[in-house]
Amino acid sequence: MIELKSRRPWVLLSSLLILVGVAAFLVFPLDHEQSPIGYASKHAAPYKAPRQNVWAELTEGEAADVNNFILKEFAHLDLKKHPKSARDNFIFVVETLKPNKTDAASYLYNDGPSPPERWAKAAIAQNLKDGPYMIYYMVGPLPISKDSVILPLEYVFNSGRNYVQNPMKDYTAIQDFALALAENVSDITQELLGATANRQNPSDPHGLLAVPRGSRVDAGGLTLWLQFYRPGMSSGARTLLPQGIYAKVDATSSDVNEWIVSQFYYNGVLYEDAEHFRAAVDGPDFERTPPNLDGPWTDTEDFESHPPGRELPPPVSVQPYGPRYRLDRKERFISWFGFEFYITTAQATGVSLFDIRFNGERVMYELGLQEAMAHYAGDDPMQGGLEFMDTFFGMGKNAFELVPGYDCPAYADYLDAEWHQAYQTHHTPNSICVFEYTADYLLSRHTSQYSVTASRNTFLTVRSVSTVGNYDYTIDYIFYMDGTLEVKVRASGFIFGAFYTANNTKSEDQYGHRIHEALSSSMHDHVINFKADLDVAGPKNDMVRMAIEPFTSTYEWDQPEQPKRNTMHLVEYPVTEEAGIDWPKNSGEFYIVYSSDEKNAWGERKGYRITPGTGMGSTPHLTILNSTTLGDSARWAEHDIWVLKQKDTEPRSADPLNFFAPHDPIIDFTKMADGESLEHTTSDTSYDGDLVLYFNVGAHHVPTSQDVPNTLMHTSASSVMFVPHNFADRDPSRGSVQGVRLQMSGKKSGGFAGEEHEPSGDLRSRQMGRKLEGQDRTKASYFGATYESAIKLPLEAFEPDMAGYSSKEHDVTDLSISYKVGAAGV
Ligand SMILES: *[C@@H]1O[C@H](CO)[C@@H](O)[C@H](O)[C@H]1NC(C)=O
Ligand SMILES: *[C@@H]1O[C@H](CO)[C@@H](O)[C@H](O)[C@H]1NC(C)=O
Ligand SMILES: *[C@@H]1O[C@H](CO)[C@@H](O)[C@H](O)[C@H]1NC(C)=O
Ligand SMILES: *[C@@H]1O[C@H](CO)[C@@H](O)[C@H](O)[C@H]1NC(C)=O
Ligand SMILES: [Cu+2]
Repeated sequence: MIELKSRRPWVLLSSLLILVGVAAFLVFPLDHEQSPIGYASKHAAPYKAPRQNVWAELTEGEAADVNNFILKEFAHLDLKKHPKSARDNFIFVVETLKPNKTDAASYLYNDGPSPPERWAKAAIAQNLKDGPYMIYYMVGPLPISKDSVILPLEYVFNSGRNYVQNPMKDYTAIQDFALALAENVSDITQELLGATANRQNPSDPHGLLAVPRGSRVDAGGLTLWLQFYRPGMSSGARTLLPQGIYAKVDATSSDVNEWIVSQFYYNGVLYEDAEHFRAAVDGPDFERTPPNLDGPWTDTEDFESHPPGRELPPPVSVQPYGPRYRLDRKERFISWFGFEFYITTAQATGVSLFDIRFNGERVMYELGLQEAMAHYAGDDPMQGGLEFMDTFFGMGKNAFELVPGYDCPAYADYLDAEWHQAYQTHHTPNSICVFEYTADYLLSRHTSQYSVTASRNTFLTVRSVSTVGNYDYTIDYIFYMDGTLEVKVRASGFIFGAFYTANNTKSEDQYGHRIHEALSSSMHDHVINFKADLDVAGPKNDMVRMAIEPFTSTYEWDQPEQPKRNTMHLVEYPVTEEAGIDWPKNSGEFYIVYSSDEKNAWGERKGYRITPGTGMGSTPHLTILNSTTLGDSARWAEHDIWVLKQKDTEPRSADPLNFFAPHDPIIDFTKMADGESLEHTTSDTSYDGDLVLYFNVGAHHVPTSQDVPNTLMHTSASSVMFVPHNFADRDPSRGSVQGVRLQMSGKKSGGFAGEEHEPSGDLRSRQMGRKLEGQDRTKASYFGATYESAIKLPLEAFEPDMAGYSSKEHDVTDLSISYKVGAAGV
């Protein structure tokens, strides 16, 4: 519960510096004769987006204007610029209120003359008679003028409210209370855990933290369970260091002096109060269990091991001629081999993409994260009800600077992010990276009798990493040359473990594995929700389930030998009303969004298929049915994908403040997915056919001893892909890929029949010039550019210079302050 400004990044950094030092001696440029050419060309011709980025986050100037306007207009609220306590009123957050799609559409798609009005969204912390509230307003139009107004922001919240009561009436008081509690039982903690809390230095590595979890959050107040933790010494591993003492606090009263410490829990036994606990500890039959001590086992680096091979740096990817995408940094617009889209950020949700087109045709209006949830289970009072919704802490706010050459290839382009909280603009430099990458496998190949052809799979990635307390989520939006899009999330960082009572009769083995002396791995579900507002070749779309079904048929040509034949066929089931759908058994159905009007050259509806992508198996939904902790705050987690009507009044599936009022959330997803008809073919319906999908990625995470110290990203990955389904007339990647066709020696080319080979065919041909002894030359015909000569690259192409890494210390979220008045991600 103690605010810990982590200094851990410097530990990470020093490890990088050491690797850089080693690599500097080991990397040799490819060729010394060639003069160095511009590495990762930063001098490409300026590129202009076709339109304004109407979703862009407020600039620093806009945010200041909005703040000043609110201060002036809401003078009666006595808003404090530097709030001293939760009893002060203050402007918590200002950010862009995304324009209604209806208003943006005419500008984007019908050559409308002007962009939609720009508005801001403000969250104001306001004290009312019954305590603190967080209240949303809309402020605009921008720029602030005499026409600008402040209105309650209600239309985006289906609760009909624009406010949420803050159950944490006074966070500082909770911190003080927890410290006092810890001090009052310091004799017991010393005896059983070998440590005590340190008021003078709360993050004393040898001390204890008391971390609260709201076991029942209601507008009226809270019941808290506190658990003791060790802070973690060198790697910030506190979530691997839970201790076996828990205390219950009745925090219902708004006056912290009236809070009551009641039960204690240790080694499977519940004690009425501290006195009973103390008496038991002193008694003869007391059952102890070993404490969970920090040590080298939580270290995230091993600087000492030298297995053969570690003395050499690994292969890395280089990009000697610069990127092939075009980037308008101002409008945050990218164009790459037919794909075009805008990027924006928000402190709660991080990166979103808008107006995604492929070869000039509309594919999606919006693609972006909505919420990242982790829901735990366990038989102890902490893990038993633990749940995090990470937009509350801020997936954007916690998207820190990326490590060049490690998070992203050395040649990546970086974008910064900004967010505005409590009258301040925060800059996060280099928090988004964009890069092309060539996979280690081909996009296509074929060997025929006289030739072989191979096309490289080069894709474009937009990446950010959100470190929310213990966990790091790497979020990728990936574009492939055939028009496929992928959303992929990988997790790393520390698991949130449970205390393992070694001498117990408890049921904890039902909830995870023992992974250290006194640590259980604590099973949990990660369910991470995204919105995909598909507009496949326009907004009018239909969703179908195309089933692949076994059946028995009779064919005339089969008679009389085979009266009946067991086979399979396609059966289409239109999705006619809003619904939550799970991935089918045996992958037996394709979920396809078709254009209602547009067809390809073959008369087939243009479509995109949504499917589980690459990673560990299908994407999961929440295992727990009707979660006691979640209430109605995250019902989107209960199915894999959802098909909904697009509505300006339903821009998001969740709101960060759902965390404060799970049983009466400000956005209740069940009211969005409420079974409305998706029919739009008959003339008597007013629905225009614009539908929106929500989908989940994540994992049923049952960590093992190998999640210590950190969860590994290659297996903690899951993705959803959007794959063109008859969208084009043939594979469009043919016009974009780089590859080679090799001609076998002999006169013919192609397949078995072959044609007489024409050396001056219409493919770009180049002689490899390598004579096979006394025989024909082998012909290589390249499509797309090739490397033509040796290149000398600077060291930074292999190992970016980290000496210039000058980030300030990271304000990493401390999950123990999850109820801090300032919800990070409003
Ligand atoms: C968006 O549309 C809603 C519903 O029609 C409307 O109430 C709201 O004012 C619009 N928002 C903006 C910023 O124009
Ligand atoms: C700590 O002990 C003092 C003295 O007995 C008592 O007044 C106070 O309420 C206790 N505080 C907590 C949080 O247990
Ligand atoms: C508790 O278990 C540990 C080993 O897990 C053992 O060394 C210790 O003696 C046990 N203590 C009691 C009181 O049973
Ligand atoms: C979910 O749980 C709540 C509270 O226990 C109950 O009122 C409700 O009927 C349950 N709903 C379903 C669908 O099980
Ligand atoms: Cu996990």
